[in-house]
Amino acid sequence: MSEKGFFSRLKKGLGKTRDGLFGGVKRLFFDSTQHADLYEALEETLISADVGVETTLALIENLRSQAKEQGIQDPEKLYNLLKEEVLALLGDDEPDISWRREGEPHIMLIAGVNGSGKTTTAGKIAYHLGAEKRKVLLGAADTFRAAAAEQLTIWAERSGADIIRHQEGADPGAVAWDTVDAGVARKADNIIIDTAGRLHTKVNLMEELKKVQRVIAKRHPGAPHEVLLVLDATTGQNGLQQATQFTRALEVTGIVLTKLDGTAKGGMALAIRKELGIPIKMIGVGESAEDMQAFNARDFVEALFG
Ligand SMILES: Nc1nc2c(ncn2[C@@H]2O[C@H](COP(=O)(O)OP(=O)(O)OP(=O)(O)O)[C@@H](O)[C@H]2O)c(=O)[nH]1
Ligand SMILES: [Mg+2]
Repeated sequence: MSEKGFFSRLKKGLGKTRDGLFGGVKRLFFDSTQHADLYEALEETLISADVGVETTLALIENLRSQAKEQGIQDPEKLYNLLKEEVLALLGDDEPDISWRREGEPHIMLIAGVNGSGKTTTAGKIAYHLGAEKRKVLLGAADTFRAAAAEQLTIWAERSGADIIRHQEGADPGAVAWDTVDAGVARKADNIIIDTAGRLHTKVNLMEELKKVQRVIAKRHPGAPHEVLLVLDATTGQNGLQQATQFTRALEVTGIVLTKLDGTAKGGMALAIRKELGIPIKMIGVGESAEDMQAFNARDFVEALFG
């Protein structure tokens, strides 16, 4: 996709958050009647837009001290300074999403709560890798519902990927084992294992997920090479609570933030790096394969402050 098409999709996808959250922020900065308690008003706006208390306070503290240090009072300059602070918060580095290993398949595990977008993410990633002529093997370790494997099979067909699936109710660990086994034997470039959605509070289900990760590591030491936690952006701060539990159970290496197009709560993206310490690797700004994008902090900030 062209760079321009990519950015306009991102900008369109972030429309609700931009209008809701950053529209409010912009008014604060450029409405001269409000300057007296700008920082206080900013604090309120950011917290109510799901940026999170801790992250909001840190942002404002940095903004205040930078503004003082640099002697900035002009609202436009202050607004640009805020933009820089948000960028610093998100981490201005391109996340590694090459997902390539020398002489072995790259193995990825996908987890998250119910309906967050795991299967779609697995499918979309398979689709993109397939377009690069990579040999992709999907593993349907969501054995909870037969429909889950069906859904992944459709993505496999669309992507030219192979798929390993067992019967409904089968042990997800066994599916993971067989998928890695087959992927190594078939010399796959990428193995992507989808799992069933689960509530972070269900201890037995979280144990099951840990087991899947252990089984993968046992079958192929050093794997999984990437554990993606899929978070639904519409859940805002709740999503962050879930994420904390998932990171306790799994060695999460990256976040996929989906459904940014459906929410004004995109502010939670700002809290993820700071509160979880894990990079956002991909974002979903719509339902088509092109709407799954690599996360680039600079583009994201540009689209938000637009
Ligand atoms: N608008 C929008 N919809 C999305 C996005 N990502 C996923 N969806 C939709 O969200 C719904 C749930 O997606 P799934 O991929 O089935 O979610 P899941 O996490 O696999 O769900 P379970 O396996 O039931 O836990 C589907 O209708 C997707 O099309 C996105 O970025 N934007
Ligand atoms: Mg699913």
